Amino acid sequence: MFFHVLTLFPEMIMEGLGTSILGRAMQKGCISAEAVNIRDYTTNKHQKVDDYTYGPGAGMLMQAQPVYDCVQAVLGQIAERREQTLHSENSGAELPEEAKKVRVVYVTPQGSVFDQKMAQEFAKEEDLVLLCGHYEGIDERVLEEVVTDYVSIGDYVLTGGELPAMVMVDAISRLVPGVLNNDESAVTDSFGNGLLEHPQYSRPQVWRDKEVPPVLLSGNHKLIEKWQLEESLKRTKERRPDLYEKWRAENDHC
Ligand code: 6GU
Repeated sequence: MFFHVLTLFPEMIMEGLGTSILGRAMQKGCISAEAVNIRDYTTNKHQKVDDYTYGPGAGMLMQAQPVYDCVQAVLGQIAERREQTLHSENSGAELPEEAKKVRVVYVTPQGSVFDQKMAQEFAKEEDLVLLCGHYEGIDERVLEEVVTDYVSIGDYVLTGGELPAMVMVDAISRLVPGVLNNDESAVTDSFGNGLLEHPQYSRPQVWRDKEVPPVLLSGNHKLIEKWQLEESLKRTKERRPDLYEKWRAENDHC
């Protein structure tokens, strides 16, 4: 999967995504991420990308031109790459499938709130363009022209879209086949069933007089699974009553 992050701070993106599991996934070729500098596309001779907003209210806005040209350039490169892979795979014999529309996501507090389900949907895409705003945002007219999805990561305001974009790339990438190894992918299930994960323990068996729950040492898998579900439910009810009620409504047969 290819991520294309359009930003005024490309170094922030590359440093944030280059380490740990995502860094390894990029080296393996499971995912690839590029940060494209919107400033490179301004036609302004002083490299300016922002200006004052019309109407009352202070603040600067990213202008339409550099954003539009940057998005078009990236979409053009994606189309070109797809065409090349099509040619090399089909050797021109078969009719190419109708080109799938590339999703352009504007990361903004004015968007739908990102969740695991959305991450699963985005993980099906071959390319994902993430547009990061800064200052007071981006001129509405260019958003109307290029954006397919408006996504926020939660109800609080950040200084820019870079951290949210990285959050999304992380959550989506770990769903891409090959990114996680088997040990790591076990964690996927925790939110997958709509409940918080049960507590976990490692060695030593006793630490500061606290013992690992004896059931985990019993070797009885049925009993352990029952205990884990009960702990999941207890924890979810206490910490996330909203998720608990939702789970109850969907599992009211038990
Ligand atoms: Cl996507 N952007 C900004 N600037 N702030 C946010 C956000 C996004 N999601 C939550 N807060």
